[in-house]
Amino acid sequence: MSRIVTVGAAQMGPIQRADSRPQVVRRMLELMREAAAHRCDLVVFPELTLTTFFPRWWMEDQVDIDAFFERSMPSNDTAPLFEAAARLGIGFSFGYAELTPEGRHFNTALLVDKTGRQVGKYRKIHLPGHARHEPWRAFQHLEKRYFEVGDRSWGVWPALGGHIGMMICNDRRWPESYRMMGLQSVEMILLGYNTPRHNPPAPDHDRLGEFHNQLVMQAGAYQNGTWVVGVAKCGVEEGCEMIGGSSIIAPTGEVIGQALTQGDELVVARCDLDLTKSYKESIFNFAMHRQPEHYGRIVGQRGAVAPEGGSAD
Ligand code: CDV
Repeated sequence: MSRIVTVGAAQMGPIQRADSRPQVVRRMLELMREAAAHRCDLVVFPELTLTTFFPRWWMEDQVDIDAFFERSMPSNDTAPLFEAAARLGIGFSFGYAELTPEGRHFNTALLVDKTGRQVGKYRKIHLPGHARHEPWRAFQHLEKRYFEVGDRSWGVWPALGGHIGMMICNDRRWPESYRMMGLQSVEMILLGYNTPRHNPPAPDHDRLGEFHNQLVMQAGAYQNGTWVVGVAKCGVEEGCEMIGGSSIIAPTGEVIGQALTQGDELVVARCDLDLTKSYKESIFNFAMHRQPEHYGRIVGQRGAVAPEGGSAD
């Protein structure tokens, strides 16, 4: 079986609050058709693809909040995506706000294979922002209010002839997310993001948005010997600018394809999963070189603790 996965990173331009699900799905289908014309095996869409990035607003009425969530997947509105996957013979992943039958709210990503079958699901673990209204901000970031922390760890699934994993947006800034998948022999990590250019608690970071985005994804790819496909929803959404820079990154750490616009744009790359091998078998041969007995603090401790004096011995 071929170890080449041709990937389409399907960057999406802004989605306004008034845009309906069918309008968004039509844009996604257009990108899927373009990907099929480029013989893609897989199309990767951003975090919370189906709606505007609603955590930017303080909302109190649960009816208003739940209007951004999907109660079933597929639904009447999203079924055309699954039908297109089967018809075109193309897998896809995308993010959406999930409301479970038990009433739980998650920021979720789904992996669908070339037959339209759901083969993997991940629920976002690193939820950034805050849970209370903070009116001093230019806009809110209320993921901690609207979502629960994901109830399962990072999975890696056998799909498309390889080992495919998923993370969502803020997860990409944390080395633990990549390593949890690296330890499952991941060969390609799919991730979508909504990253406002302005960071209200630290505006001095604003000029570094694209740099930090590249820095973490390239490091995660190299340090785990994996492909990384990072896909933005970007442009000016409801007055809030979000960065683009959707990228396909090789296990070498190099960016081999990148979006140029801040709108709907497909970036295509031919990814050889066997390129992961020389990294997994040499410099990052985990079985040979990791020293987990010295990594206890990583799972045993949440916040940093400053040292109190001490000596070399
Ligand atoms: N959607 C996100 O998780 N966004 C965060 C912002 C708030 C920093 C990110 O890490 O890009």
